[in-house]
Amino acid sequence: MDKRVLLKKDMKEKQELVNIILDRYLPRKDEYPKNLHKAMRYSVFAGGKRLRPYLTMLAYEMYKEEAEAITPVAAAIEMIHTFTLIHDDLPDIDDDEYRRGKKSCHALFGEGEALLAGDALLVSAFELITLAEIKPELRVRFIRELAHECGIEGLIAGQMVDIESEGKKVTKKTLQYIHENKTAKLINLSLRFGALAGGAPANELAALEEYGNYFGLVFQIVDDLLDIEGDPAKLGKSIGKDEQVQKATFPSVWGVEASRKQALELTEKAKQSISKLGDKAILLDALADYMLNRKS
Ligand code: GRG
Repeated sequence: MDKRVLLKKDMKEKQELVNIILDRYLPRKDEYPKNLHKAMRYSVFAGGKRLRPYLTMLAYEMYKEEAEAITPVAAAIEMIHTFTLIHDDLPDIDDDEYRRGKKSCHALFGEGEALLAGDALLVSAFELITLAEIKPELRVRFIRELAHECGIEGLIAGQMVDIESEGKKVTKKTLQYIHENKTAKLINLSLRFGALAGGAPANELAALEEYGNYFGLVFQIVDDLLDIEGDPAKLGKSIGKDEQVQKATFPSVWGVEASRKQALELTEKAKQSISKLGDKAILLDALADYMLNRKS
């Protein structure tokens, strides 16, 4: 089967698997306090590519037969990702009315409710990791690494510099810092958790991390480009916002053409990083191309 066809089929299967775990774990809509649970479920099931959980499951299956055991960890990462989207959309941060093709959480449920739904997803994600049937020492390690990468040396730091950079001319170094921390770290960690739980040998883990770093950067560059030239219907949100608020983006610092070129070059580097892993990395190779050319 063509590797692109194989990739789409595998992504769909694993999306379904992670959705089952999310559905099983998240509180029911009619449980008290209903609005909190409705808002959590609304944002998690509003759509989304499930890229991060896919990376976790894919990396795990490179070393183990079935992705079942790692699915709670994958689902936890998706909960954290959804939490970041909810908070990112809040009026005090990006003030976005639409997300994943639907009203954003605060636009539908109110600001306080969205804030709490996001917080609940964040803390519940850590709890979910403790329930994964993986080695106990890995559970502790994942919780520690996730807390670290989300925090003051990761997502929060990246988001902080992102906010502070609005309306300012930033250096390439600052832009790199924002992209790496705000986006690439969680993507890379998703892949790393799957590989660690699968038992990847050190040299292969290093190769996968190199791939993850390049892939994460490309993902954000493409995200920036889609905000300029994407189709709002496919993206599920409006475009042009970055320019409107003068966000520090790849195209604003490097220009559109240079950004496209960088995305292409970094994709090649990502693919090169895993070229020694042979057939088991075939889907990761296809995924790099797929994400470079994505329209949503
Ligand atoms: C983690 C404690 C903690 C705080 C987070 C709000 C915040 C602080 C960070 C925001 C990070 C953010 C929203 C980065 C953007 C990353 C990005 C490119 C999101 C879009 O991801 P997709 O395209 O979305 O995978 P879907 O909807 O497909 O899941």
